[in-house]
Amino acid sequence: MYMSFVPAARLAVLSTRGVVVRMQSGLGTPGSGAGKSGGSGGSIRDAGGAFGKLEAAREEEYFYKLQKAQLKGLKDQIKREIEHHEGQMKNHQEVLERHKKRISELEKEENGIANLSIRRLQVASRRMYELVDIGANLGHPSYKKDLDDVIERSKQAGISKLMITGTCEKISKEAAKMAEKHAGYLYFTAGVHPHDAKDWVIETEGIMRELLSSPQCVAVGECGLDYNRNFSPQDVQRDVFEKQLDIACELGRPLFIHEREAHEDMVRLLSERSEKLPSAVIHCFTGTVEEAEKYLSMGLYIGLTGFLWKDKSDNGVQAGLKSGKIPIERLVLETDAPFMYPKVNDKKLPVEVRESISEHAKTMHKFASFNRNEPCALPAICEMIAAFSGRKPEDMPLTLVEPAAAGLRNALRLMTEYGVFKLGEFTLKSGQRSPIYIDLRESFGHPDLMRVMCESMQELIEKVEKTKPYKGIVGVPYAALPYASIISQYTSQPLLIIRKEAKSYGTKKLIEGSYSEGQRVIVVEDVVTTGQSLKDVITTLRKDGLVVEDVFCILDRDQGGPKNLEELGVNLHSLLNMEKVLAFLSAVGRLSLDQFNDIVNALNLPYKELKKIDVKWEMEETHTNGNANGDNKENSKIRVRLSLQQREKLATCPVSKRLFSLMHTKATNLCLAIDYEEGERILELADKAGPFVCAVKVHADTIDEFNESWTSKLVALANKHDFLIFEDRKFADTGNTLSMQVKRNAASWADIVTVYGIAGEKSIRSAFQPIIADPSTRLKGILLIAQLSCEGNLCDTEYTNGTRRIAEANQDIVCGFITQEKISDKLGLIHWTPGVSLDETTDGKGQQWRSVEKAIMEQQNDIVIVGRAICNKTTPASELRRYRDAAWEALSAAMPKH
Ligand code: BMP
Repeated sequence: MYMSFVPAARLAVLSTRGVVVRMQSGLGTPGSGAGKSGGSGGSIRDAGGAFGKLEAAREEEYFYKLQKAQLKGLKDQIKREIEHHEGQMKNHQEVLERHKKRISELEKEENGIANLSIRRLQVASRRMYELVDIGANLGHPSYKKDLDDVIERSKQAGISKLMITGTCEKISKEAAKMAEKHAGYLYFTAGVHPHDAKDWVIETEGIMRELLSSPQCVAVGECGLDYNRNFSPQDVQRDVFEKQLDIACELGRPLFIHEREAHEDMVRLLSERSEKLPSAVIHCFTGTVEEAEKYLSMGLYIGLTGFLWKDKSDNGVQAGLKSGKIPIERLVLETDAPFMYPKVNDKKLPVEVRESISEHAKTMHKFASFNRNEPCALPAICEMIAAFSGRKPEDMPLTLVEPAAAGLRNALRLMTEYGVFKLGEFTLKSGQRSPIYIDLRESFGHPDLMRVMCESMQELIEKVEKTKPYKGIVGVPYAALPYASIISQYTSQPLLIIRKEAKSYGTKKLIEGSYSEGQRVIVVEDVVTTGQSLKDVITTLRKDGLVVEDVFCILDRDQGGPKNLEELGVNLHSLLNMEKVLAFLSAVGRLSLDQFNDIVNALNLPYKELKKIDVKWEMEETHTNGNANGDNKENSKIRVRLSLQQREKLATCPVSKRLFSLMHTKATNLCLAIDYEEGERILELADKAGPFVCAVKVHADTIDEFNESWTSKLVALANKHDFLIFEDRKFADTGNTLSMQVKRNAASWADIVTVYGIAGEKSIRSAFQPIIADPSTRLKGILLIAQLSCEGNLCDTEYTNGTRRIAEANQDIVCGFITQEKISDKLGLIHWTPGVSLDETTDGKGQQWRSVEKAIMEQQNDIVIVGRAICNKTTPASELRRYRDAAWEALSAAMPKH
């Protein structure tokens, strides 16, 4: 290797080994000296004579000296190079070692992440909550490195929205950026904390106002008074707090308040503004019961954090919750992360509180610590508060939207929807006649149903597991294998499969999977009838030394299964039994009493009475039309919906509330699209149509006499007949332009306008929210165009879903959708559908029409928009009645009768 560093001339010398050769280099070779004295070339040795010999010897000696010196030089150089390379080798060795070490660290990390993501999967699939964390300091430096993970975990904990606390100008601005990046999930407050009050300068107010104009800014704060630490002088704190109070009152924005040892001043300052005070929360409340009561009497909310665990005073938060003086109905939840870690496993906490924390909450809580609390600890806080209050977590109405208890009801609802329960004449495997057939295999095609069933099953298993730990889940072939596989993933338990017949080759085993004698396993089955086939399975497992005491099934058909298994010392735990299924089917109007009796007799079920269950009205159920009356129209599916009054309560957009009410009062879900060019003609028909419609839709830009006098006539008709004016302008521009267009073109006379979702949430919200909130404008809601009726339109699924998300996140301004089919489960949103005609299917210009029945029953829309099918007929009045009746009949058929 080192040879390559030796110059070519030196190589030549080395290779001669004493033999004199002529060299071309300038190293002073004998030849070169001769050249000077000998004139025309030739060697000195060639010259002959004594002097010549002496000279030659000297020359030779000189040459050898020279050569020796040269060799020494080379040797030294090579030595240096050896030293250099040895040094390098040492370095490389060290680097190599370092790299090896790092690789093994990375591998460990990688495994950790793999485990974590499996854990995440399980946690995500076990999601129980939809909580809102109203205060987390995500701008805190401790989140700098892994903010995305923190957010991801909070989602998995079941936090559906999270408010980042802004405590000063800088942090509020940072919070705004974060909220923008995670629009629809993160929101923020803008304010100046009492600690930072001393930094308030003249420009601060302008900056606060600008931040507050962001659609993601949800409150003024954190602002208030802190006489405990007094980091800012008290008079400055009061001054700065009052400034922020006044902004909140002026803009009608909620307040996120901090108060420590300043109760009296706080009450005074808030009371002075009681007339205009917007909704407000005393965040991270740590005061006394009396103070809480005072705030509650002023209409304020109390924000509770994990601090609760350490408050042991006689009249503190724990005491207030226990006595009910701080009622959970007036609470909002927050983590105040990274602070206020909830030590829910603290030994000094009452045992009933500690034991009430669910596995889900505990798992998520593990990611938080005293060093750094995280939003994912919110379920634990929620459950701790519930336990202190002696209530259930699902009783907390302000933050808990969907309790876990809904899981089973959801399973039943989906099973009904997907045709798992079949009514008719069937013969079971046993030869028995049955008027009901429960085909659980239908579930395999519906991942949502599979998930709900497996999650509920897992909960059931966890309860039993607490007293009897087990290792291994045995799936019974074939139908139970998918459930067993999913549950084995959820529970991180090994999967065992029991074969129907032993293999004739290889291991010839009946049980696949690894296990050892004495190991306790659980068995998962789909449906249990008499339990006979399970008995065989249990015998096989026991023969191989496995311990089997518990079997879990999706459905127990109430035909003696539990009793038969008991004889083997095995408990049957079922998610559902036939009695529950029949009660549910009856409650949602799918099963008549006669059918119930028929089933009970045919299957010899051990009960005679139909159990009454209360199916919560917030749930949308499905039933098969006619079954309740004894008709058997298996295929004409109608989905039971909530009544319009119930939905009115759920709606937040002002125009939706009004619309639900007028639809109910006038018994109509027909919107008439009057697409005439002559303004007068439109007014004439609108007057005729008034009693039949809930809305009249126009395209202002197609009307020839469109002016203020025309719009005021239309408004008069709308007031006379109580219908909405719908300007189908289909706005699509960016925020600022949109705002100008709406103000000029529709806000003063239309109740509702159409908007494409294309410009995105920020543009839409910033343009419409202030207009809709302005009491002086008529416009009180927007319809987002999610799907179009015309052939070849470009509204693809991605666009539709994006639009749906905007609507769902902005229900205060969005009434619903222009769509072809139901796209959102939010019951406050209204689905309006154009492209409806009872007589024709197309206009030859791209429009596609379908029937009223299809639009309402099958595609689950709420309102039909009909244009030419009415307006272009010679007798529009009779058509109006025809369409109104068809549409109302279809909608009413799907609504509860009571
Ligand atoms: P007609 O029933 O005459 O086809 O009228 C339908 C009305 O609904 C028209 O005013 C049209 O602009 C509007 N519309 C539609 O037809 N399809 C859509 O997807 C969206 C609409 O706004």
